[in-house]
Amino acid sequence: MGKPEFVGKKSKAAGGWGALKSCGKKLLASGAPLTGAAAMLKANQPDGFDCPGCAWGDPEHGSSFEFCENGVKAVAWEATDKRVRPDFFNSHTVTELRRWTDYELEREGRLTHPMRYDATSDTYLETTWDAAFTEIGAVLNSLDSPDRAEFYTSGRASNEAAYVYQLFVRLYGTNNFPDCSNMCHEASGVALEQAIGIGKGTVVLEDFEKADAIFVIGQNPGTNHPRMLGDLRRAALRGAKVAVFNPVREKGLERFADPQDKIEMLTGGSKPIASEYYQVHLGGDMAAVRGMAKAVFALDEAARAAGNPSLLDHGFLEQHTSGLEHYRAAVEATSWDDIESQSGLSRAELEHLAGIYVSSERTICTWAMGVTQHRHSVATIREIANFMFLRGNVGRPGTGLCPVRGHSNVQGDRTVGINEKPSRAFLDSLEKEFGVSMPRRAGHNVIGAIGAMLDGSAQAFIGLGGNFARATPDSALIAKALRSQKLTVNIATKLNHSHLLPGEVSYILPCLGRTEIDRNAKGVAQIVTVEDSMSMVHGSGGINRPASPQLRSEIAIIAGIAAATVGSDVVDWAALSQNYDLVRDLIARTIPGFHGYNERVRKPRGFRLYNAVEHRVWHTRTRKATFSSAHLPRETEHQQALGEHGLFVLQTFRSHDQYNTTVYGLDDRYRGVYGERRIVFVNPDDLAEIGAESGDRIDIVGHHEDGVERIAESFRVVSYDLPRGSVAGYYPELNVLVPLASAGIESDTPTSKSVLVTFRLAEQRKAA
Ligand SMILES: Nc1nc2c(c(=O)[nH]1)N[C@H]1C(S)=C(S)[C@@H](COP(=O)(O)OP(=O)(O)OC[C@H]3O[C@@H](n4cnc5c(=O)[nH]c(N)nc54)[C@H](O)[C@@H]3O)O[C@H]1N2
Ligand SMILES: Nc1nc2c(c(=O)[nH]1)N[C@H]1C(S)=C(S)[C@@H](COP(=O)(O)OP(=O)(O)OC[C@H]3O[C@@H](n4cnc5c(=O)[nH]c(N)nc54)[C@H](O)[C@@H]3O)O[C@H]1N2
Ligand SMILES: [Mo]
Repeated sequence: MGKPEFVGKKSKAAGGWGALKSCGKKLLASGAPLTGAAAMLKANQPDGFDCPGCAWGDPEHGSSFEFCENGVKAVAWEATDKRVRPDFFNSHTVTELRRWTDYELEREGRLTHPMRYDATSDTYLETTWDAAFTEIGAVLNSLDSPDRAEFYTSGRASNEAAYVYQLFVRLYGTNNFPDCSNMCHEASGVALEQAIGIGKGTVVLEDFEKADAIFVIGQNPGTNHPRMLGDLRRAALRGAKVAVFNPVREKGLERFADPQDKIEMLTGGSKPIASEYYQVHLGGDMAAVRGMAKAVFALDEAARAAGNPSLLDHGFLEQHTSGLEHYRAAVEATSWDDIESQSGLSRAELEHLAGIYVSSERTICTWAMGVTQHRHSVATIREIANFMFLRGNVGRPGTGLCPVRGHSNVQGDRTVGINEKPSRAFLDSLEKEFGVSMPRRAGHNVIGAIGAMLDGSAQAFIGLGGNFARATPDSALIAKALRSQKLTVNIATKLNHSHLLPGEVSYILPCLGRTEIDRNAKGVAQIVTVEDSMSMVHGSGGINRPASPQLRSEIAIIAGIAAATVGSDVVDWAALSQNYDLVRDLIARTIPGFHGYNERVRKPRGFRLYNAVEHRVWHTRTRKATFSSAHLPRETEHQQALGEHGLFVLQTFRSHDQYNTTVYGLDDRYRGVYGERRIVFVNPDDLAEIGAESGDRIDIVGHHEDGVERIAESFRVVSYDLPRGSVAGYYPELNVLVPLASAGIESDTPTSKSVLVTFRLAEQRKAA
């Protein structure tokens, strides 16, 4: 079997020279080698901007520049010299642009002018900011209820932009806040809120220096949180165990050459990171964690029977938790058969892992999309919390629960009020501050908003960043939903598919990016603030010249729309847009934890938001850390696929050359794939069984029970090391297969990591 041309050498390790070389290429290709490189030196520095790449924390000590290949790509992509000017739109109709790929669209460069859609010519035409604000305000005010408008947020928006946005939208009269987090870490928020009383992680970066064991579940940090690899590597070097659960063997998690380490770079050496790598089945993590807990209980009994001290933290369990007995009963009632067949791991493996857990004084557990994008994600995360409670691994140095966030400020956006189900306390405090009543009805999340757009009850869509049409499931339906709107507005840095599905009235409003200097009318540079995965809030100020003199900041754009829609009686929008200190003062007055905001955020590393769990105070219903005692799912999609010939479960993940729907390039270096994204990774035995060879083209057909036909055409199969019955491919190309109707229990998150599919091979394709 010859190797297809797009399958090449896999990098021996993540990071290293490959990463450096790739960075150089990215900076050159972005058309901005110099500004890009200069900008990189300011990323995550006390006086620079927050890297838009990911939400991993910044080190406390020293200001040494932390090198990260994918951070370079994110910065270079924004700092490009290329521009999408009005003449670009004049020479391409929207219908024509819809045929371009995301990669081709974004590669054209930065948006420069406010644009309005003209249906007659099917093009976007240049307009003025004032005309845009006036018309947007008029359409919003013409709707028969504020609940007919949807206000989407993507997680790059700063705290200040997000706060001004939610304030405007609530004064307008709705809580319709579909948010990228609905497709991302929603399950973590819901589960942690129930388990520990706060929907965020409990660790700080320093905890990684103290932990004896770190469980990394369902994430690919080599690509998506490269700076985390540095922390894992340092932990591994000082002897901490790093146990990975991932169906796919991800290079970055196996070995890592540190680009900051000169010796390793010169010798080509690399250090192993994961001491333990377990290829759990898709959706099998709850079973795996339950298996470990079962083994921990057994080890504890054996220890006590032998007259040794208990392996559980009884002090913590008695004083701080509730529900242990029910949980223990649920664990006892779960059979090893079920655990093994659902997790795909053997009893012996799980007992071995339990051994690591009980010999570790301090344990951290991290997770991301491999855990959150399943039907039973909330139950899985609660199981992780249960497991960690057993030995008091929360609220103690070197321990904790660590959902690793996606977008660089997705956590901060939530903190400052982007929430379709706001707490009563928050609304009360807004009412007290502004002296007007706030909407109390719960609003729409992403799935709710799409439903409302489809059934005609929503008629306007505003997007503060992001790429709603491509990030959401069932791409064909979303296109219909957006096109049916009376108004669509996208505040964005780069052109994407969501902008090419205009409603009756449609605008693209170009904004400044993080890397750019944001000066007010008097020429005073403004800073914004963001919150990372460790709840650290810090300042971010751009250093590059704006991509176009026409650009406005997100805050100024929202302020403009707000003034034209709700007027300036209650809030002086113009004043806020000229001085972000005033926005921060409002945040400090209406949201707990932000006292002295303006002062504290100007300290080099900012400040950490109060986290009650650190003090072992639990804002749960029981006022304790709360065990759950759910059953395992009766059958996961993976089990279903294994039981039926020709059926597979597909996960949609990220390549090394993309940022969500932004595609930087067509390579996936760590997985050895070059120049091609329409591929699907399949286990070699499965390939043989279906009679296909690496490189063959197939169609992937959705298999959801709702009878809707979903087909992803002409993908190439690649033989890969992943469990039988499961396959993997890239988002967003495969979103056509993700059914809108399949969402997480309690989280409503699309199940992007467990989509049932079948394949159609060449002959069958011809016949179809
Ligand atoms: N460069 C770059 N950085 C990014 C992003 C990006 O696109 N590019 N996106 C940002 C955002 S918004 C987010 S949310 C994060 C995403 O960060 P990740 O969660 O790392 O993103 P994915 O690529 O979706 O990777 C999911 C990983 O989980 C594994 N997995 C899938 N299903 C299962 C399962 O059932 N069990 C287990 N144990 N593992 C499973 C997959 O094999 C894969 O390794 O990264 C952020 N950072
Ligand atoms: N099948 C499948 N679907 C998924 C996922 C998956 O794993 N599988 N992951 C989900 C996850 S975790 C997430 S977070 C969502 C992401 O969903 P989104 O956040 O909606 O998508 P992005 O691709 O991050 O948005 C990219 C666009 O943001 C704009 N942009 C970039 N920087 C800025 C800025 O500074 N300001 C403004 N205003 N705009 C800017 C640019 O125009 C760019 O085209 O997708 C989800 N969808
Ligand atoms: Mo995300």
